[in-house]
Amino acid sequence: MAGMTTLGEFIVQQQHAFPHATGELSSLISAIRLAAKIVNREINRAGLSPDIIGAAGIENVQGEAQQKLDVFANDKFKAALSARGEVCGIASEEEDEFVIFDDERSKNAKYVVLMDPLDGSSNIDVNVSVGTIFSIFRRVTPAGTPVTAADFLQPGHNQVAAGYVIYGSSTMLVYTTGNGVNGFTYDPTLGVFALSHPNLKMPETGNIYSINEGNYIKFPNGVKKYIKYCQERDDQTNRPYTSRYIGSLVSDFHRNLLKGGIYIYPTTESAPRGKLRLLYECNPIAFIAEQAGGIASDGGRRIMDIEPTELHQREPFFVGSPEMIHKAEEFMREYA
Ligand code: AHM
Ligand code: MG
Repeated sequence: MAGMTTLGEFIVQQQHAFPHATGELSSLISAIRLAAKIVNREINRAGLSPDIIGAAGIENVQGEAQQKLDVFANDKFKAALSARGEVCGIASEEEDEFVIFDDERSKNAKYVVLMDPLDGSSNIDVNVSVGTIFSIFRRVTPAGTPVTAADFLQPGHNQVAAGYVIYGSSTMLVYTTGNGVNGFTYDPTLGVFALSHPNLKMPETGNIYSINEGNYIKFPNGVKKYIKYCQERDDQTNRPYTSRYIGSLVSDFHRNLLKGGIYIYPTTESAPRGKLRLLYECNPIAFIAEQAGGIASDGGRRIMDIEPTELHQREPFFVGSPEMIHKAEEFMREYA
């Protein structure tokens, strides 16, 4: 169709732009695209399907109740990634340990994928947007040997690619390979993702702040003061800001990426390391944010410079428009 670039075409164009590219990363992203379509189909009809809606009756390694769709999405992404032979292992928010792919082709593959197959899954039963988040690294141990923890415990600045799928009022796939951020909207009548948001840039500043204010009493002082700053009147900086919190990181981040804003999931008294997982949530969103001109930190340190020590490690997370993050970090320093 004239004027339409599909994700498939875009991937091929990108591959041609890099003469040394072998096509493995392209194939890997195609696998993610396929799994996203399958998960999208199930989410779309979730209300009709008792097999899909509700709790699975099991808990993940972090003691959180898994939803049926968490399990479904995890299985679909795992299957799509192992089928292509471009990935030697995965780590997932829904798996206790990393998973080794050891068939002949996969064993020699150079990439590992870390993912949150269905983020914000408690929103499904009430028809609110959810997402898939993924992060891709080159393995550090030699090809041909089984992957090890070291292949997964890499700092975010080593990411080769990262992205998310948002199953929202429309479904979109947004990703980066370190060369800007591009967004593709799914056309369900054609079954394709079409380039709709080329070269996404996050506004320098915005007027949206996103944080679970119900936890206010448990927040560190710097965060409390920053929230008050957001609520004060100041015409020059367009305050008071507006508060928007979906409780689905992908959706909250996506909105702030397009409109400008700040998302914070800080430490709380009950969650002293915050809630979000460094490897499956913070790092990939941080890579996209930075590639779009935004910032991601833990309130002081750059997220992508944190050396992970555990697969399911959590970190406080501040992500958004650069001016707003700088301001929030100022409060964190001042009221530490
Ligand atoms: P999940 O991976 O178990 O779905 O949890 C992550 C989600 C994020 O999408 C969201 O931003 C956050 O948890 C909301 O948490 P809370 O309900 O504590 O505000
Ligand atoms: Mg999650």
